[in-house]
Order: sequence, then structure tokens, then C-alpha cells
Amino acid sequence: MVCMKNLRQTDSEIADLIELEKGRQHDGLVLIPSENYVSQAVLEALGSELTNKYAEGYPGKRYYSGNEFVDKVESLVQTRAKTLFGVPYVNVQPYSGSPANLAVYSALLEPGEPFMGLDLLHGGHLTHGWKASFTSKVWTSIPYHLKEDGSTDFEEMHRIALEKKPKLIWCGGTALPRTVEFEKFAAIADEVGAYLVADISHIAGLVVAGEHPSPVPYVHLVTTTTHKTLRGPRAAMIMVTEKGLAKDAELGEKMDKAIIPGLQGGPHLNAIASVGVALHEAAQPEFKTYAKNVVDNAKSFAEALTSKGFKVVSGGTDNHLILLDLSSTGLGRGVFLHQALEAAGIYANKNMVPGDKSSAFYPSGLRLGTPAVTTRGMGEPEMMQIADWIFRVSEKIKDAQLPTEKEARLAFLKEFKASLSDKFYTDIKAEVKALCDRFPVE
Ligand code: DSN
Repeated sequence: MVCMKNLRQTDSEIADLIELEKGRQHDGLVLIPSENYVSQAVLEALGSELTNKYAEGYPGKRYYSGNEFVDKVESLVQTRAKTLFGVPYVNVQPYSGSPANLAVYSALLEPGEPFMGLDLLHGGHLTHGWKASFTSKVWTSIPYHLKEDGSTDFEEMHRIALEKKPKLIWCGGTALPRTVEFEKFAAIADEVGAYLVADISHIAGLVVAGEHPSPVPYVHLVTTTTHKTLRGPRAAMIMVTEKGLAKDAELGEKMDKAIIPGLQGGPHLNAIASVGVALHEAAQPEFKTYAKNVVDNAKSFAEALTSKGFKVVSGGTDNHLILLDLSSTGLGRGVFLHQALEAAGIYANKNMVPGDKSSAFYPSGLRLGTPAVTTRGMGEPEMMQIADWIFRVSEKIKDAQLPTEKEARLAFLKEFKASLSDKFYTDIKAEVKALCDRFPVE
């Protein structure tokens, strides 16, 4: 546990809130697939004196003095990333995933040029061209889609790519339970001469552990956040592959320039060092076991949920993530289950499902994941127990239906929220806490 003695003396208000959040993370089940628990070593590097240092530029080429040690930190983290992912070039300075993806666009595309990404409503990320994202305002977004069974519609994608000639194609997403078929994306990208970029933010930890195929042989660039299955702090990296350098020998320099001076100022060296610690941890044999357990747990969890009558998108999962399609019980049901589970100390998130007839505000699905509960050491019996709680909560709210009139929806949701103070939820929350006490967050 990070010592907060000084914080408590200086600012008890913030210290109290951090303690409460720590308690929530300990006493509840974190099933949001993009969340995890980092190690104390990762936290210590993140909270270190490196936060005091300004170092705009790159190792050996900074705009400030006093870089003797931070240059070594950044170079070491670069080496670790290159070794772990098997790439010749990496930039470890992006503050998070969205700035990393923006850097890719700004390095490769002129304003207005076309690109393709998976539709947000089908599991793509905001920065893959969603209409409300800056990316689709500056560049021309052409979405591709999943089929109803949850697999990528490569026929549609191929047809659109031939017609529109995108300069850049994204593969990967935020709600994809199945293996990303990098070689199929590569065939299309290569045919139309597009840069292919894999956003592996969700699966990076599985990739380094060999639990998901690596995109490196197929794509020109890889972007990833470092805080999901990779179990590091909130940051990101941009990697250039050999294939990328063969297409454009200056791709690395272009990415560096896009980050600084293009988009960012001084790198957050405390976060970079902390990423280095996470990469070191991910290179250990125990991490392979962890990643395997994440996937095994997700498969057991998907089976347990299916046996309770839930419809699991694509019929299961190949990775850490499960998407429940609740639309057969009514539109927008993801909202109700998300809120009701929260009242029971179970954290998941409402999500659109392929073919969803509802809106992004009131989606019909629920996204679940196993990275955090697996870090706590939970296994198959616990997945079955959690599936049972989700089933009980779902049964309790089965009559809640989203009104069709927009005005009536907010009032209904307010009433619904008020109903969640019922003892039914506090009883389950106590059962959840008892399970969590058996699997403490280290
Ligand atoms: N918001 C992240 C997720 O939950 O998947 C992606 O950026």
C-alpha cells in the first residue's frame, strides 16, 4: 500500500477521497475490461521525483538541462518495449491512447484525407473516426462494421476500401471479444496501399504473453495504451514495425515529430518510468500465467453467463472481454443492468452491441472483462459465482423498460435509480465484499 502519511498531514480531504476509492476498488468486483490493478512497484515509480523534471525532446536531444538520469530512464523503457513487442522503433511519450492515435493521423494524413476504422457502435474507439471525435472533423472517416455474429465484415470493408482508397486503416477496438485477424486487414490495406495501424490497447498484455496473435508482422504501426491488460499506469506507446520502416524509412522520425513538437510538450517521465516497470513485469514468466488465466477466466465466465440464459455476442470470447446482448429483453437494457450491478458492488459498463436498435446513450449491451479480477487471483469458481450474481440482479430488474419518449426517459431512470437502495442490492454487495476479502488487492 502506498504510504500517504504526508498527504494525510497536508490535505486530508484528498487523502480521505483516495482512501474511499481504494476501499471501493477493494470491496467491489471490477469487471470493466479496460481497468486493472497495478503493482505497488508501478505505483511507486508513478509517484516518484521524476514528476519534477521537464525534458521536452528525446534522449540526447532535449530543450532543458539536467537530463543525465531521465535520458537513461526513457532509453531503458524504449529498449524494454522494443524487446517485448519485437519492434525496431518506439515512442513512449504519448500521454494516453487518444493522443497516440492523433499523432498517427497528424504524421500520415493531410486534413481531409480518407481513413477507415471500426464504427464505434460496433466496438471501435472514439479516435477511430466516430462522428463526435476530432478525428472525423479533421480527416474523412469511413467506418467499417461487424456482422451480426460479431466478426468483421471483410467483404464490406474490401469493397469500400477499393472504392474510397483510404490512406490509413485502423484495426482493433474497444469491445471486440474475438481475435483480431490482422492478416486479413493487411491483405486489404496492402491492396489499396494504405498504412495499417493496429490499436492493441485492450489486448497488449495478451499479445506479449502469446495469448493473442501479434500484429507486428502484418501492420506498419502499433498503438497501445499501457493500462489495460498490460497492467501499467495510464500512458501509451506508438511502435513502428519492420514492415512500417520498409514502407517508409522515416516513419519513426515522423511519429516522434508528431508527438513533439506536433501535439505534446514535456513527457511525463514518472509515467514513462512506471510503464518501464510494467514492461519489466510483463516480461516475467508469471505474467504469461496471468494472461492465460485472464483468457481462461473470460471463457469460463462467458460459458457461465450463457448457461444462465444470457446472449453472449459471437457466442463467447477469445480474449479478456465479454459482450452481453440484452436486446431480447428490451431496448437500452444495458443502462439498467450497469446501474443495478453498481448498486451491488459489481462494476461493468453499458455498451452498444452489433445491430443495436437503441442509441449510444441507452445501449442494449453490457461489456465485461476479467483482467482485474484475475489480478486478484480469482478463477473459475469465482466466475461462476459472479455470473450468478449478475443473473440475480438481471432478474430483479427484468420489468424495467426504457420509455420510448425521450422526455419520459430521464424521469424513469431517476425513479429506477431510487429503487436501487433496496436491501436486495445491499445484501448482494455484502456477499460481493465477502468474496473480495478472500482475494485482497495486493
Ligand atoms: N475507454 C477505453 C475503454 O474502456 O475501452 C478505451 O479508451
